[in-house]
Amino acid sequence: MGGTGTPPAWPFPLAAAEKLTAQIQYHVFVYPHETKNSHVLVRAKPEQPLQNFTVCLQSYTDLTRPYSLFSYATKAQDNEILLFKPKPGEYRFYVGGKFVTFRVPQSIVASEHICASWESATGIVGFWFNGKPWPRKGLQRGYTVGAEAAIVLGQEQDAFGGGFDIQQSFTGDLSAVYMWGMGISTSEVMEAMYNRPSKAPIFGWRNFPYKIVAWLRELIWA
Ligand SMILES: [Ca+2]
Repeated sequence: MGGTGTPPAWPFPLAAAEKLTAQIQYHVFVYPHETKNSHVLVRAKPEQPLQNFTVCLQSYTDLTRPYSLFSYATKAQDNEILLFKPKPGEYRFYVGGKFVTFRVPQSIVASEHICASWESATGIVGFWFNGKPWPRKGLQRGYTVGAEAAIVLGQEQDAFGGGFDIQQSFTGDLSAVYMWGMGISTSEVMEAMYNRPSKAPIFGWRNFPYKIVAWLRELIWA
């Protein structure tokens, strides 16, 4: 619980950070406190509505209550895209307000890397846990994901850009966040795990405009 006495010296522009550390291999957002408002607001969004997408990220936490990792809301649908962990050993992936559940091993405080992809034409959802593809499921065939989005890491939106619930907030470390407007292969999932994607994302660590809101920090290891 260090640094609680003074306001954090963040946010500072990512461009400045990249100038300071030319060989960035790894960034992590640290959510040190349970709060009802601390989050990262992603400042990039798709240029047009999505028929396909993939989201990947890595998290490290000892939470056992529900928490939200990736919340993509539109004005019409607050759960337009949502990666949510309702309890240990289970992930929920929402598209357009409907969800599928993926059961995963219950780890004892281990870092978990996940990717989730969705394709409108088939409705097929792909899910990878620590680089391993899980059995595919189906969701929202024919749906289109809206592009005018508020994208929030670490809080769950029940309204566009807000409506957070402290009991669904994330604490811990969040890293390797990527979103593509396309599907992904298992080898590309592995590339994302190691922060070396070969396909240009809508946003990802080397192209990741963001704003830190309230009480959390970004740490950079060069
Ligand atoms: Ca919601």
